Amino acid sequence: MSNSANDQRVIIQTDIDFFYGQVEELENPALKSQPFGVQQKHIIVTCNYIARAKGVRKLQLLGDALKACPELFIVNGEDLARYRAASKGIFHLVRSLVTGQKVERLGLDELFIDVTDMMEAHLTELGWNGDPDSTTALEEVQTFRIPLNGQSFTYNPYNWIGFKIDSDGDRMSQSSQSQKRLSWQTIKLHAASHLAFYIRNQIKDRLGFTCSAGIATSKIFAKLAADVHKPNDQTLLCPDKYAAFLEPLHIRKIMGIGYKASRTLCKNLGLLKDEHQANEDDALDDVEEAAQEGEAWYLPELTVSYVHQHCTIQQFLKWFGDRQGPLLWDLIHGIDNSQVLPTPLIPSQISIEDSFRLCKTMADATARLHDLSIDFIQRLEVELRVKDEFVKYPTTLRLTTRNRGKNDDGTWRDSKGLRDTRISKSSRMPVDVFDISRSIPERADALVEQSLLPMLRNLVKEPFALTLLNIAAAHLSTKRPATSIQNLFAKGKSIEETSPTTTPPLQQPLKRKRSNEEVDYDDDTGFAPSDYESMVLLGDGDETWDTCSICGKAMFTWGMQAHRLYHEKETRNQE
Ligand code: TTP
Ligand code: MG
Repeated sequence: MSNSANDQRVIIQTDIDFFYGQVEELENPALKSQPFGVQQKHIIVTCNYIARAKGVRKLQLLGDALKACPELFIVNGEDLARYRAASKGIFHLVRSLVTGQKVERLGLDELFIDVTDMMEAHLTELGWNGDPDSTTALEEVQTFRIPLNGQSFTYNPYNWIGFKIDSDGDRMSQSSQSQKRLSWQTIKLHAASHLAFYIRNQIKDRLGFTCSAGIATSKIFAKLAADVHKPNDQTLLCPDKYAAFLEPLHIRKIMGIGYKASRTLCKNLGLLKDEHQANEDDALDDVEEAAQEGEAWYLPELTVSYVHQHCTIQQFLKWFGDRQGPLLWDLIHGIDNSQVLPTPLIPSQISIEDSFRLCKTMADATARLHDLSIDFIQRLEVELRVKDEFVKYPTTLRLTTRNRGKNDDGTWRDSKGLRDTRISKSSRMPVDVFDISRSIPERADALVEQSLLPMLRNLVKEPFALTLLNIAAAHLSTKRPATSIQNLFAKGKSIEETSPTTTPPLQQPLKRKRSNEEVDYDDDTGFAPSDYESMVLLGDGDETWDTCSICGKAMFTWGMQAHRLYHEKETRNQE
């Protein structure tokens, strides 16, 4: 039916079960025996499977979750640092198990692992001549060696592990069913299911997490497969079943078809519920709003087969444009040639953001920047600090805002055209951020006061209507910046005397998977080009400059406050 069905790749997708919940359980094993949920804001972002059995859902309002399960134990999940550290550990472990390091992180708890090379090397050892259509008869016991750590396991190539979905249905592995001949493609997928099992066992034995896994020949089908038997199990989805498997699924199940695309389809197909028609441009960026809304606006009938029956490629081109239209059309038809893009061990840029309905005042924005800065510095620590040292230092700091536009009568527009109004400012990263002798909240305070607030004032003037704040760190260097900004200005030096380098262009912020968390690694592929189109960036690496009203020195805005302090101190000394 599609390229995916003819694809010779083998991709394993892993998804940790109730990820934040397992991190909590590992710290507090007493949680294991009771229903519990992890709370952020007013939302249960995840819950264990005992709670799910009692009707609690992921991304449910706290009140609704307690209604479903009054005895639900609540754990606070606002501090993401431990989840990020666990996520990094899982990624590092899996990456150490597969050749070629073709492991891509998606969000905090999902990985795509391209094991094609490993599988083909193994098949070659078994005598495969490279012809995908050829068949063979093998012994029932074979050995798979993991090249990177020298371990091996034995398996039966006539059997798979976990579940297998093909034209014969969805079934668990069975006792050996020796056949005389088997296609090499089948052996490859069976062997991959054993490799997936090995990887899952390593994650469990070494780090304590259970996960689900999917095995298929493309990323979308591997991800769909991982979702079939959760938790703590795995599914091999065979190409002969792709078409039938896809047809009944709701289109939101397909990776790459997001909220906006689904809504556009609903609207154009006349499926949007009446009460949501009026708010058709509302952007539910915030996890809280999404949970409140419960995505109730889309109807269950928006399945892949419904779209197949009611849409043409011409309509997709009209609704989604020349670039996105064909991509979405392919996804709806199960065609996904997207590659597993290896995530580097150290990200090239780190960013963190918060989106909200409305922030109108500097006081509110300052409070939000404080919260975000704590998160930001924690994130830098998780990604870039090893023991007592940072191994890399981002040299550029960027602040991005998104603002609501104004109507002709001067009132703020109601969430429309949000993307049109993203603006950014960049400056040098203050070295104080890396001063681990100070607490994270202290460093966050300094970052806000000395850098972010001046940048924000430069970006927006009250009255404003912000809907997003994003803080990014980029341009990583192995050299620790020499001087703290306080010292720098205490000596009366301006930035241009000490840091004459111009910064290279910043990468665009990459699309986040979910609220407050970004896919922010070194690639520009996870982000649809159209998502960038309307961003207004004020020049790459642009620095904002101010002139000191006392001494007339020109300097970066972020240093102005420290510079004023220097003058104040100087005046006090003279008095
Ligand atoms: P998921 O993998 O979607 O959920 P999960 O791992 O908790 O549960 P499952 O067993 O179904 O895989 O997300 C991973 C973590 O990300 C989750 O534990 C909590 C967090 N998260 C958010 O912060 N916001 C979100 O919108 C979602 C869906 C998850
Ligand atoms: Mg998960």
